[in-house]
Amino acid sequence: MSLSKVSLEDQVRECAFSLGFDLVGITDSGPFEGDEKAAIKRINDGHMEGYPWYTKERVRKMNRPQLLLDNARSVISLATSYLTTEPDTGTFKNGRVARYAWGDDYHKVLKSKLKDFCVKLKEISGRDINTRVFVDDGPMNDRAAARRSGVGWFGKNTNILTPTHGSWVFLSQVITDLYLKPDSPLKKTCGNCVKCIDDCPTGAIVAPYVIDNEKCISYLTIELRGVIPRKLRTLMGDWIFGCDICQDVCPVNKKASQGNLDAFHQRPGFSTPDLVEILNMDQAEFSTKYKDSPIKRAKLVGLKRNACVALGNNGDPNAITALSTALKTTENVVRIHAAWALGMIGGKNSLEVLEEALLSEEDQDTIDEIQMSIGEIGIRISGKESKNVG
Ligand code: B12
Ligand code: SF4
Ligand code: SF4
Repeated sequence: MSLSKVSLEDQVRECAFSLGFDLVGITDSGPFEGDEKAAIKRINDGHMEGYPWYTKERVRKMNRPQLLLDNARSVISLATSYLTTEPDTGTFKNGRVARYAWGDDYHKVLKSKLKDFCVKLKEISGRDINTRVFVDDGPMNDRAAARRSGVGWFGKNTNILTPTHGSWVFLSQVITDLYLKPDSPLKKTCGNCVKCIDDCPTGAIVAPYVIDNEKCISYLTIELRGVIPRKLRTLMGDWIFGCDICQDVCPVNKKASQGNLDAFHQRPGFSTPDLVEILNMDQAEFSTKYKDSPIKRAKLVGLKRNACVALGNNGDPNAITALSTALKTTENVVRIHAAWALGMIGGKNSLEVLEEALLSEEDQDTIDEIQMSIGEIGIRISGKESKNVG
């Protein structure tokens, strides 16, 4: 009789699946050399502007697992799908939120699963092992670990594409001093496809595998504090938190399987939030609505700023009342984008609201924005009138 023995690696995989992770790969703890070089080049080329914390020192750390845990021997890379339903349909009043933020905060959900995973890992190995976990929250290159462990391959939009769940996955890792036999990287590539590059509205994918951070709508709507550059606002469409365009158009994602975790299912209305409701929200309402949601990262002021941009791009005069209220808020960032949005919507009603606001506005940047909008509406109105006369 032959005794079949399940390998330690297979037990680790089974354990991860049983906790709800969709894909598991193992790599050694050696440095991610190519990734480190690519990241340093990204900084040198000025494509990581807007992230003062993304220093060369941090890049070194995030690509060297042995600097992150004493005696690190293995990195277990885990991918968890957040693909659920399709987004709701919207009207002029609705903005769009990237899929990853429709449900509960993935940091919290996955951290708790990783904790359970580490406890079980000790049981499986029968040793008192050391572990350190990461979910998008520390000096660790999540994508580099996923690529080398065979969880997925780099798409030209820089996302990791997985064979079963596309790029709709959160990545997390466990670094451990337990030795595990490494998996091989996948041999897949994007081939000749360039769809994501062609369809990115802001031209943020400046070359295959290279994003210019400051052009990416995800950065502009979530991470940027302050004023969004004027020339980028019109390109942002109705995205108010993150952006999914380079993933929505990706052929690999058309065949992606859905995820299993209820925590990532859409909270009602989260895929296409009501922009007017956001403009009228106070801090207490924001904190309640977005408790344990990734959206809280944008903060109320950021979300209001983004809502103004989306309403401007949607261009519907029914938004004028809400934008005129936004022109009276205390945060000048919101007032600036409300003024811009009224300029985009145009017409005599927008003009009246802007002219009235100009009488009491004291912040010079807001005054400049109001004046630009008034000027632009004036040009459009006089253009129409002279056409009618002619
Ligand atoms: C900073 C950051 C951002 C920034 C910068 C984006 C970027 N491309 O780096 C911003 C705010 C724009 C952003 C946006 C998004 N992010 Co983000 N982000 C991060 C973070 C914190 C660090 C990433 C990083 O180091 N970037 C620096 C550059 C240098 O790395 P890179 O772009 O990945 O580039 C690599 C490749 O280009 C490769 N490379 C270079 N040359 C070549 C050549 C070839 C041939 C190949 C194959 C590879 C290759 O080497 C580089 C280094 O590894 C990670 C979490 C983490 N700690 O890792 C999450 C992370 C990358 N983000 C994530 C997500 C989900 C998103 C969004 C989809 C969210 C959204 N819907 O709005 C978008 C996607 C935008 C995009 N197309 O990348 C996920 C990605 C999951 C996945 N499937 O890949 C991560 C891993 C978080 C997580 N733990 O799940 N993000
Ligand atoms: S997330 Fe949007 S803006 Fe950023 S690279 Fe992808 S398509 Fe372009
Ligand atoms: S759209 Fe095409 S080029 Fe872009 S990531 Fe997907 S397969 Fe690769």
